[in-house]
Amino acid sequence: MHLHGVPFEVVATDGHAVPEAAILTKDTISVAPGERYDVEFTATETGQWMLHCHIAPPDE
Ligand SMILES: [Cu+2]
Repeated sequence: MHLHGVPFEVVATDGHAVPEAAILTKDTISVAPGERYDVEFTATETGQWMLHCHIAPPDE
């Protein structure tokens, strides 16, 4: 998962809060099937924000 334009903090994984001292600022995280992440960021500009995946699906 990648958010363009502003970094975010991962504040919880799979519903469990990340301890304050362990919170990292990121712009990309790998999310495996079934995993959940809660992220927080401050939108510094108005407009649309691109949130997407950079991993291409496998060829079939
Ligand atoms: Cu991107």
